[in-house]
Amino acid sequence: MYQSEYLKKQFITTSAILFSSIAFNAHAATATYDSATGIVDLPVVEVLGGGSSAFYRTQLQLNGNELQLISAESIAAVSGQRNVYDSDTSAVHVASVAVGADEFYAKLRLVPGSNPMRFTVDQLVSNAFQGCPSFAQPGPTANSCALSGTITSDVTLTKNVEWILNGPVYVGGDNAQSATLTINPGTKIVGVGGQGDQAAYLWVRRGSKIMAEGTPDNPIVMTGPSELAAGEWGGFLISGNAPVNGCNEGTPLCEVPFEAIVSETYGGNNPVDNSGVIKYTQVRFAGTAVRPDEELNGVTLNGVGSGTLIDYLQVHEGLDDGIEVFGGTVQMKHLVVTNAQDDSLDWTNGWQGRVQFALLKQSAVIGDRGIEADNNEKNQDSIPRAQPILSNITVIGRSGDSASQSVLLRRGTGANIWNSVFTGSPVCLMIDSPSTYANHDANPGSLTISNSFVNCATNFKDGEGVTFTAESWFSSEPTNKAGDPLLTGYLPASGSPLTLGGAAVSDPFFIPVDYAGAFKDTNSDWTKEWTFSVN
Ligand SMILES: [Ca+2]
Ligand SMILES: [Ca+2]
Ligand SMILES: [Ca+2]
Repeated sequence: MYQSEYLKKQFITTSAILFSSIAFNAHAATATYDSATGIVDLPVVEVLGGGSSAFYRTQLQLNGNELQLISAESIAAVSGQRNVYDSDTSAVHVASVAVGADEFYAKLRLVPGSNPMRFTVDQLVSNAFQGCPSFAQPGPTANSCALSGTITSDVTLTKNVEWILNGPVYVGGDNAQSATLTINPGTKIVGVGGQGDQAAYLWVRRGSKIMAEGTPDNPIVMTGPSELAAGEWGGFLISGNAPVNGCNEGTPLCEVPFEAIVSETYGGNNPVDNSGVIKYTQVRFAGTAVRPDEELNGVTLNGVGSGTLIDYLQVHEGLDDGIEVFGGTVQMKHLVVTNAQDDSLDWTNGWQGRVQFALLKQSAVIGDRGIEADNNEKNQDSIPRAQPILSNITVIGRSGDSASQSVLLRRGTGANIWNSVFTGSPVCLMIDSPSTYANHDANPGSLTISNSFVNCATNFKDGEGVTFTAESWFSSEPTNKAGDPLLTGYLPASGSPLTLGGAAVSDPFFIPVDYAGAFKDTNSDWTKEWTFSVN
């Protein structure tokens, strides 16, 4: 959320621009359109790409059915409501273009290869409520529309409506009647169903897609009705066609029923399966039980493939895990999990994905593990075996009696952990299960940790079937260190040993870094603005 000092600094450095037509409130237009000249004036466009951003003052001019770039001037960084070009999706999100007395959200799409750049208009939607579309029913409150059942055609959730999940909502059938659910920046979705099979959740099934493209200033929010406690609604789930384990060995196509709702199946043979895009999105106060003792996670990723783009995702105060990954190859950057009441990040069923930059921060009063990692509980040697690559993870554990480890590696899992910091838990690192030790010993490189820091009451703990100690495993790699990482909150303070260098992860998913942990320094807090209640 906005910090007043931060805002003030931005205001001083950019006041010349701001006085022209941008103001620090959600109601001012971020762009104007002059019908006489056909020119769209965008005083601030933030260009996002590769984990960094640049700012421009930009003008586009209508040319036939397209808008052509006629000027782009580099400017200082600006916060507040603004326009965003997201190079991941080639989309320009114009938060609010004034056309006469009305304001519209406009989504522009870059014409591939155009020079000068040209854009088509994908969407032009009034920012005022226009009634409910045919795929929804009128909702219980003003300006709300309710969704229920299964969405089987391509639809868009716009920010001029508060969208109510009235019980379970599915996108697509199971690899049938596939659909794409687009969610615009700034859109709010509220789950209001009951318990059990009436629980409200949003589930993207195999073969369908979600395009949840939020922006730093207009994140997408999925939450409960009162936003006071965990478990107010179900949660957000995706099932994909990427490989999972848990079948009898030799089964050519491994498909697995979801543990909490066994009528739903996930997994397949496509490691690059694409379930869409999730950017700048918050999932808050989820975790309704769908059966006794089967609470949903904030975000559940079942056999989701590496073609899916997940970047800047927060899960706040879910009743079960923050993010639970059931197999697949899904890759994620810039994760924030706060106040998870069970584990912050949990994996099982053979996950072979990637994560870079994750803040996993437990509350002071409740929560189990920072990371709970299984290959498979029932068949601990089931293949494909879990071996995700994780870099730049910060776990801030809680010290209470029932809290456990920052990281528990067990039930046959592999993992390659790089450039990470674990602190504040009763135990930092624990390895458990004969299958985990045996896999490490039989497959060199399958379970590693490098350039990482531990700082817990007890740093290492050994479990059942030990063939080496967690301490010897950690210490055998000389770039690992035990000791105070000198954090201020979750950020490295000046002089922190985390800033002394980074290890290169030899995988193209990872951005090279020269530090350990999720953040480079106090000026590089990428959780600013788009997250909820991180501090
Ligand atoms: Ca769980
Ligand atoms: Ca768990
Ligand atoms: Ca687990």
